[in-house]
Amino acid sequence: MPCGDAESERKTCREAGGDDMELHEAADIFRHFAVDADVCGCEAFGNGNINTTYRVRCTDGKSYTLQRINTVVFPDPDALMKNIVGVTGFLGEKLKKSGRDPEREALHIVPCREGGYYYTDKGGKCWRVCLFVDRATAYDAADRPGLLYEAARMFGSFQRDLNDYPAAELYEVIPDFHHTGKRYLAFEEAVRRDAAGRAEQIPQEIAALRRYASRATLITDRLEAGSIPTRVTHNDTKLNNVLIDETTGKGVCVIDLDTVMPGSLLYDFGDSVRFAANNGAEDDTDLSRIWLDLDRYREYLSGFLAGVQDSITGDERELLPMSVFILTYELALRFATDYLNGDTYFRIRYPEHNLVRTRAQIRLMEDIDGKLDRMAQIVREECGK
Ligand code: GN1
Ligand code: MG
Repeated sequence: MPCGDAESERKTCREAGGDDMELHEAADIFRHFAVDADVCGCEAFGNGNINTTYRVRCTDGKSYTLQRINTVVFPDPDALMKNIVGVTGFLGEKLKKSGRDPEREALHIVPCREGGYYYTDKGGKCWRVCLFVDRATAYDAADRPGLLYEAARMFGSFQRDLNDYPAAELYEVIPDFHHTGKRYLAFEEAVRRDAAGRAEQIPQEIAALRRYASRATLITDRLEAGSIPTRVTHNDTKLNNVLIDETTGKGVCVIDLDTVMPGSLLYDFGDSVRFAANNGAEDDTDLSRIWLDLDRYREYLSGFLAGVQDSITGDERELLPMSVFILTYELALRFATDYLNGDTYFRIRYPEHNLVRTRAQIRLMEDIDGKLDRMAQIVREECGK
């Protein structure tokens, strides 16, 4: 067996957090996928807040990503997988035409032996498999030079590459995903219902979130009015959703395509900067570490502009700084809503996790608010280059 003995692999799999899974359980699921090799290792993998991910090692020397789809968040896995297969196929063709490697630079989804692209087990859980991209890493923090530029360039090119994708073919797997105004209404509803009896613990957070309600629809109003274009966007552009080559430091491939849907370029830019230019972590418990690092913002901006090239419009450019504020505000609303609802959406790693996340995003949002003028100046400087 080329990849470690079964006993120790099983141990790793059970201890690595996430949901437990025995090696034989992984093998039972995996045999439904069109791979002609046996499973010899399985470990919990990654830091996602929604799906549960494992790395499966096979006797053919290859690794695969096995994921349990969270069907509470994605109730229509058929539509979800059609979106992903459509987009990865489209990107793969473009890569092939330009002489690049579609197996490494676009996600490669493995079909089921029975047909389709996901397997439903006897307990009703839905699973999918894709090729694991070797020698590439997803980073949780922008702690090495050049990393942010590359990540930003990758997300920018991802969007440009999908510019001519037939958007009408995409299902809206989570309707109004980045409709911040509707996120605000859901937050108010959660305060009113107070399902977990937590509203009275967080009066300051509720007040801070209410203070900015008038900004919630700044992007969606412009989309609805047609003054900024609706595009095919990734919608979950965290730094750890792009793989970076371990040898060259260059971007390899954009991953986590669950939320690819029609949206605004500003969603992808704003959400990415929110995560990657924060001096602290998304769920930092030390609020003094949380602030928007303008150097990182500049680096991200310049990479993103290099990626999208001339496909960005003047109105979009003008809204870039505000998009960082709005996407941070939106996630603060979402974390607070989930905390008030009793932690039903995001995976939490300890009981107060959603509250810690809410506070961290509020701190970041307030810091961004004080830096909007400087951020606009940086846009002018980078665009004038
Ligand atoms: C979720 O699964 P993950 O960690 O890539 C969430 C994003 C949030 C993010 C916050 C489908 O993404 O919208 O920004 O957590 N994805 C979904 O960490 O809700
Ligand atoms: Mg995701």
